[in-house]
Amino acid sequence: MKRILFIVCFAVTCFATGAQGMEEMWDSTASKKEHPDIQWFKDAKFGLFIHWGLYSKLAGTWQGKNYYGSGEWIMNQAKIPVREYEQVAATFNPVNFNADEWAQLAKDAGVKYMVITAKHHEGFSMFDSKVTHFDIVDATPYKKDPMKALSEAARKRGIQFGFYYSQFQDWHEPNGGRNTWDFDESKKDYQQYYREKAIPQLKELLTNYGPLGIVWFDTPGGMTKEQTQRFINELRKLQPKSLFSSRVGQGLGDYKDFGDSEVPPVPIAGAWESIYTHNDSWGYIAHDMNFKSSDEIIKLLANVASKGGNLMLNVGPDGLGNIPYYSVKYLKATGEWLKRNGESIYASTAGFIPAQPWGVTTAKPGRLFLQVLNRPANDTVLVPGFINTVSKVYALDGKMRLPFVKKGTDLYVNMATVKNVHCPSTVLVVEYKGAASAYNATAPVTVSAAFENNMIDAIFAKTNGNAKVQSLTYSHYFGDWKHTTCVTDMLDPGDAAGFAVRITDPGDYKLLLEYACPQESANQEGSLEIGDKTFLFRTLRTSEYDHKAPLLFIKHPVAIFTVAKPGIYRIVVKPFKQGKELFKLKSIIVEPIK
Ligand code: JFZ
Repeated sequence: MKRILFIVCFAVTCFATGAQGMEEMWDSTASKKEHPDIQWFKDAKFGLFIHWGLYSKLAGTWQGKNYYGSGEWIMNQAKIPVREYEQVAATFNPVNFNADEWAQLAKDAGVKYMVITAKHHEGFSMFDSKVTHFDIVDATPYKKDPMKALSEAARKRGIQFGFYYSQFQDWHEPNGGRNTWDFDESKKDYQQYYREKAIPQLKELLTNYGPLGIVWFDTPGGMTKEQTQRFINELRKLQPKSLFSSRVGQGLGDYKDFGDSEVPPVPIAGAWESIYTHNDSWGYIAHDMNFKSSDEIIKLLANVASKGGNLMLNVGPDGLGNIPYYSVKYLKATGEWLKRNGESIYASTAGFIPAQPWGVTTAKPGRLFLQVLNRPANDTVLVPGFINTVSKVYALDGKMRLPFVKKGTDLYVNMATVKNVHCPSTVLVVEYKGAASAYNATAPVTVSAAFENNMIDAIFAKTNGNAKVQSLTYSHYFGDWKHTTCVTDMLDPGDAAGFAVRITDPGDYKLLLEYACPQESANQEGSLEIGDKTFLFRTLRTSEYDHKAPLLFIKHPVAIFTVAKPGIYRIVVKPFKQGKELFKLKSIIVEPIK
């Protein structure tokens, strides 16, 4: 148990460090006293995030020049002066906005909550505010308050409604955070900005839009821990039931938000959320077509739920109020899957069986849900470390009973009779007797010949010497943060990464190292040991680690290994001799050779 706690705490530490330290560490001691109304959030599992503002109208283009990356940052990227940016409001007329259509899409997608940008860093209020004229009612030809209509349409459908509010960054205000192109940073009085805009506006939002499920703060700054606590207390009085996101800052807030596009690899206790955007940008960009398919969304949702969290997926409607075609299409398809399989997602908790080559698990009392994301070639799903007595196994959709055998704590389920209809995750249900067993964080990673490849993720490394497991953050375009867990700091043979793997089938296997390697690390020798064999290799250059550029990984085949006897093997990767960091190791891939 101690070990499990250690792993969980370790993962929180590792994954709480956001992009460029923008997000302070979330205080895990604060999480002990949970918000009394947190349960709906823990049960929700799936939320819809909406980024909508003047930037949606610009759509990634300013004065004929295209900007890539996160669209809501265009004012900052192009350093647009406040007076010029204000002109955009005069042309902002989202005549196609239809609150009922948006809320119905959310309902059809199967989300349980929705959070929309009331004011993003650009400083424009998408609601009727008496605090400023730079709002949708006063400054645009649209003249209506879309937030009012949307809050009502969502609530009517039983969807919790919440506001995103950029409490510190406000590029429109002389005293707001981070506009350095119009205003002198050294002359800023953040307290004045909080007093005169942020707090009065948050009070409007917490007063005029009915009960808010969530207030989603972002990119904190300019306040001490004591000031943040007073800020929270003052707002809490208006709506004690409303949950505040951890990006209120200073380790406070009611639930933890993981940095953009980051799923913790092991279960995390407490209430938390992973946020992803549907393509590469949070705000609408006309030329961003990198939409995740419904299959990808469903796999992501199952994966996040298997670690005990919520997925809040973002869409960026355009300046006319249209939600992009592919967002509508894929959200609806996700909802279709949830109609048949939602029982394994909503109100579930993290599965107590670690990730397997076939997929991940979620749980409810007496039931373990197997999210089969990769169907095994032999139709046999091995659930290792299953201690409880099994009473029955069936496919969730259709309830067909499935044969199973138990060999010690190995549960084998035969899914041959489950039709091979196209399905991103086939959910199997294991009903068992007794209390759920604890998650075994030290279980070896399973490797089986029933899959084209088996991935042993860096997170499962036991490191020696200076080697450590780290989350690396980088962006492809601008502000679209990616996170990858790697073993780093392997500089000499004492800095080793060890992996315990259980290989269930005899045969030949090819081993590939997936790593990123800058110029200075290239052409160094390393070794991979498995069983009683040692394989040498020389590192190949991929890319530098620069947080503003993609981190490129190569899959470098380094060994062929014959497994005569199924069992537990130890794989050790380390430098052959002392030198620079060998590489950043993302995973070991094990491919059965047919
Ligand atoms: C912030 C915003 O700047 C961005 O525009 C968007 O609204 C996003 C949802 O949140 O960006 C962040 C904030 C924190 C991290 C990454 C991006 N982080 O901690 O990794």
